[in-house]
Amino acid sequence: MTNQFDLTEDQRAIQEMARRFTADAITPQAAAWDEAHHLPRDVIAEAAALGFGGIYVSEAGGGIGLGRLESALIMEAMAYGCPSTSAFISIHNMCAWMIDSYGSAAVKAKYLPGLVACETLGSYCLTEPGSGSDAAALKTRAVREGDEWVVSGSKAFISGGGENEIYLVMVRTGGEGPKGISCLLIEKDMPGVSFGAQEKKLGWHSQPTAQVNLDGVRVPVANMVGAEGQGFSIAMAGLDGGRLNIGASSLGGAQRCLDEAIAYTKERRQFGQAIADFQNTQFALADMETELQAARTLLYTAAAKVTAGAPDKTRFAAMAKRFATDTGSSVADRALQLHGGYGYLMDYPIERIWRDLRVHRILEGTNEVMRMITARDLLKG
Ligand code: FAD
Ligand code: 2MC
Repeated sequence: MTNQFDLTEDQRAIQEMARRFTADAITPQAAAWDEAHHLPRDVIAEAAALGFGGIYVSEAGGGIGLGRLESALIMEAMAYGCPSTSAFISIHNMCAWMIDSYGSAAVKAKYLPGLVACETLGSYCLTEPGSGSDAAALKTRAVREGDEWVVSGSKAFISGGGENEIYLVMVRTGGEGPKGISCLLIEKDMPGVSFGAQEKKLGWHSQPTAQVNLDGVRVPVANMVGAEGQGFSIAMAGLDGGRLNIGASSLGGAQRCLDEAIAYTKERRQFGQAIADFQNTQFALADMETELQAARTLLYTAAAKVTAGAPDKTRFAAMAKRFATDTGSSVADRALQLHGGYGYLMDYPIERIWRDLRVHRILEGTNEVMRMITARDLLKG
C-alpha cells in the first residue's frame, strides 16, 4: 500500500481485471453451478489465462509472482460472484505455491506448468477422520522402501477430492508430533489411490469434497516437497496465505450481499414507503458497511505482513481470517433478513452466499483455532 492506507495503481488494475472477469464469467453462472453441483473447470482455466492459477507462484516458476494483498484482491473480486469458486482457486494456489517454494527443481519442472495453467488441479490434504484441529496428530503413514515411500491412510474432507489430479499429502515419516510429518506429492492415478463418495454439504456446491484413501501407494522419493520432517511447517506456511484468501472470499461474498440489500431495500415498499426509509434498515446497512470496512482493513494489513514475512504474520493471518469470516457471515445473514422471505429463496443470490460463507468459519482452521494461534502469540515469551 503506497500512501499507507490506499492501494497502488497496479493493485487497482489487478482488482479491476478480476472484477471484470467475475462479472463476465462467474456471476452470471454461479447460481447454476450451485444448483447442479458443477465444478466449472472451463472458467477456472480462463482464470488461469489471467494468471490466477499461480498468483503468488514466482515468475521463474511460471506464475505471476504477486503478493498476498494482490491475491486477496483477486479472491475478494471473484467471491463477489461465487465464494465457493474463489475458495477452490485459492486452495489450488496454495498447493502451487508450496510446490514452487519447497519442491525440487525436478518436481517443479514436472508439475508446475500444468498447475499454473489449471490444466491439472491441486488438492491440499492435511485433515484426517481422527485429526482436524489437532492436525499434527495425523496418522497417515509413509514407510521408505528404496526409492519409494509406501503410503497408507485416509484424508478427510478433501476439496477437489476425486476430481483433481494432484494431491499434496501430509504424511507421517517419523515419530509423533509435527516434526515427524513430511509432504508428498501424490498423483490421482497412482495405484492405491481411491476416493470416498462425494460429501453432501450445506454450501460450496461448485466444488467437490471427498475422502482420499491411500492404500500402499508407492510414491517416488523425488516427490517429497521440502525436507523429511518439514511437512508440517510447509503445511502451516501454506495456510498463512490460504487463510487470507478464505477471509477475502468472505469479504467479497458479503460485499455482494450488502450491495444486493441496498438495491432491494430501496425498491421494496411496505407501510407505504421504501423499507430503506426505516431507520432500522439504515442502521443495519451502516453497521454492515462499517464492519466490512474494518475487516477489510485488517485483512489487507495481514496480507501485507505475509508478503513481507513479518514476524507476526501468522497471528495477523489468523486474526484476519477469524474476523473477516465471522463478519462476512454476519453481514450475509443481515442482508438475508433485510430481504425478508425473498432472501430465503434461490431467486436471489443471498441464500447461496450465506451457505457458502458459513464453512469459512470452520475450514483452513476453525475460528476457535484462530483464537488459539492469536492468544498463544500474545502470551508467549
Ligand atoms: P474438530 O477439530 O473435531 O473440531 C470440532 C469443534 O471443536 C470445533 O468447533 C473446534 O473449533 C473445536 N475445538 C477443537 N479443538 C479445540 C481447542 N483446542 N480449543 C477450543 N475448541 C476446539 N481439510 C483439508 O486438509 N483439506 C481440504 O481441502 C479441506 N477442505 C474442506 C472442505 C470442507 C467443505 C470442509 C467442511 C472441511 C474441509 N477440510 C479440509 C477440513 C477442515 O479443515 C476441518 O473440518 C477443520 O480444520 C476442523 O476439523 P474437524 O472438522 O475435525 O473439527
Ligand atoms: N509457518 C511455518 N511454520 C509453522 C507455522 C507457520 N504459520 N505454524 C507452526 N509452524 C511450525 C513451527 O515451526 C512449529 O515448530 P517449532 O516448535 O520448531 O516452532 C511446528 O510447526 C509446530 O507448531 P505448533 O507447536 O504450533 O503445533 P501444534 O500442534 O501445537 O498446533 C495448530 C498447531 C493448532 C495451530 C495447527 O494444528 C492448526 O493450524 N490446526 C488447524 C488445522 C487446519 O488449519 N486445518 C486446515 C486444513 S486445510 C482446509 O481446511 C482447506 C479447506 C484447504
